[in-house]
Amino acid sequence: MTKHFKPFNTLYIDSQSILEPKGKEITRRLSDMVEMYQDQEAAQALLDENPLIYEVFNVEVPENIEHIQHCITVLYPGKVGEEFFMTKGHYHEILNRAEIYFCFKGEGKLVMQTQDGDYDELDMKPGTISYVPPNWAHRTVNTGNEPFVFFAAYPGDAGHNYGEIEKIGFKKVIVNEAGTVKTADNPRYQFS
Ligand code: S6P
Ligand code: ZN
Repeated sequence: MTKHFKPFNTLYIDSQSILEPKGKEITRRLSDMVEMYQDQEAAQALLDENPLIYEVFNVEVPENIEHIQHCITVLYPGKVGEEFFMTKGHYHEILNRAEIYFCFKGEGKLVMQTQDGDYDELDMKPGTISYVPPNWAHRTVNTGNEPFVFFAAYPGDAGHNYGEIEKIGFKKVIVNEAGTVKTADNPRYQFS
């Protein structure tokens, strides 16, 4: 008889921010992404405190096309200067791999762009299911006052490519302007 991969459950316990069974965890503090924020003076000033920006709790499945990777991201509230806390953002290493996000706590934006210059963003709140189609880089931004928590699922072989975005970021940045959430041009990005 063929030995099939066994079905399994994972439980995310929101009150403790833990996944059972525990998988690979990624913790990103400001020092892991300090250069990605626009206001470098504010970023350097916050470095002593080195706030926790986000955590990713991965469910462990094989990294191949037959499987669906899935995980929970907890993105904490806060700002560096006027720019909201955000994930690093990435293209998938295999560019045409799509992804689905489901938000169940907090609020934020899903910022996306393609390599040939398209840009889009979606609002997320509890209950929102967001589709990131193939070829779109994606980043989340916490625009609220509580942790922004979402589930993600994507093809097992997708991989992550941070390179280009680590250097110049996305076309737009999400900032606080007099108490409102604003999308502004990223001065580091070359506009054609
Ligand atoms: C994976 C998916 C998310 C992010 C996570 C952290 O494809 O898009 O799980 O990995 O939200 O973001 P980043 O950009 O640091 O990987
Ligand atoms: Zn992704």
